[in-house]
Amino acid sequence: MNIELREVVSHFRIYGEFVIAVPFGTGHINDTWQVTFDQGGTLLHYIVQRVNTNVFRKPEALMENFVRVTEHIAARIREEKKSNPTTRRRTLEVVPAHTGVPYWRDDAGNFFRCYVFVEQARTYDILETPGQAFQAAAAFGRFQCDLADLDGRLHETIPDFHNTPARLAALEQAVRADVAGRLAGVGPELDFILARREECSRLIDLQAQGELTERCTHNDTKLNNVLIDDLTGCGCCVIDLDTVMPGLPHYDFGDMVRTGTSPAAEDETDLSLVTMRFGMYEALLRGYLSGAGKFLNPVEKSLLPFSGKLITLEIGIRFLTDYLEGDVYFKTKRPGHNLDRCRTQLALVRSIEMQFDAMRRLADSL
Ligand code: ADP
Ligand code: GN1
Ligand code: MG
Repeated sequence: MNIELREVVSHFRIYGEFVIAVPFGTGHINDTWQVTFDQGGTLLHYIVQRVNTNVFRKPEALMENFVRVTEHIAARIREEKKSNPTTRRRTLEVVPAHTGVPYWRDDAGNFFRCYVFVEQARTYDILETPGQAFQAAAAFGRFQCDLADLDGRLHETIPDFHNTPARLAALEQAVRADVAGRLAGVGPELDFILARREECSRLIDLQAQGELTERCTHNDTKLNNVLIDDLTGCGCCVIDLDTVMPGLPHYDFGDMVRTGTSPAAEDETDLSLVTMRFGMYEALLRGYLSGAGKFLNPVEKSLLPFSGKLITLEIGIRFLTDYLEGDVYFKTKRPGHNLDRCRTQLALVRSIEMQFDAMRRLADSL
């Protein structure tokens, strides 16, 4: 698809001359560009995104969440600045369209939004040090904490997003349909997942029994969804807010374990490189609790180690489902890409299982 970015950005309240737009980031869902404007001789950057409306069916409601959440956090940061004027904490800031709404749609139905580029910070697909893991997890923990007193319930931008048994049911449906004729090649992966069937409903069941509480959560806490400040090394801004909605905080912590503990890429094909590094787990746990420890109750806290395993299994299930359905959901770059991603997740589940007792002991001791 050929998108004329100069035309797209002309619909947003940005002053100055358009200079260039370049594709940005490594996300699997939306299309992202960094756009440069010349404003009186100074070059300023913005992020423009085309929201994937096959995935996010109600993008206007999504943007309503987005604005509520970012305004709430902006107020927190303003408050914090009174006692700590040099804080480097930031939040995404929407640039409205000329019409005043926080998005613009073209005639073909493409849905665009724009926000201010956060300078002097970057994301890491693979974390390099436990210090970074601590900071990134602290930022996500604080994010949940900041939203704990948000009034009213947010829209569910994707219903049942982290309903693991529903994800398993979708996989079983994809197995039955086998639309892409790929079932014969995934026997070991399927066996691995089905052997863990009972565990898939553990958190959802506890929620139904009233043991776990719904909170306002991020739901996509891949560690490349937090910007790390170049100057201070702090997790300074949580991004990718499309799935911020009611959920269990465990899935947020779990996704940090999934994406922050392995030294291998999410689609690594050499599975011997995939391993849960305990030191990174410890840093994530300590970092997350530094932000979220204030509101988690003992039952919630005791299930954090399990959440790392559960969401890694869940994302493995989703990659396998998409592989069987013919790669219709996640962006792929090569044949078998989703199957490679699935195998990486399952290798990580295995590594977590091998270290699970120690993971639990650590969580109990904090
Ligand atoms: P996706 O849903 O495709 O993952 P993201 O919202 O995470 O999209 O954005 C993709 C990438 O763009 C991020 O990983 C980050 O590197 C970069 N990015 C997004 N928003 C900003 C921003 N406001 N400032 C700087 N970089 C950003
Ligand atoms: C997608 O958008 P991105 O790349 O940050 C996906 C997440 C998965 C992740 C796996 C809306 O996240 O749920 O965990 O890929 N987002 C959506 O890498 O499905
Ligand atoms: Mg992202």
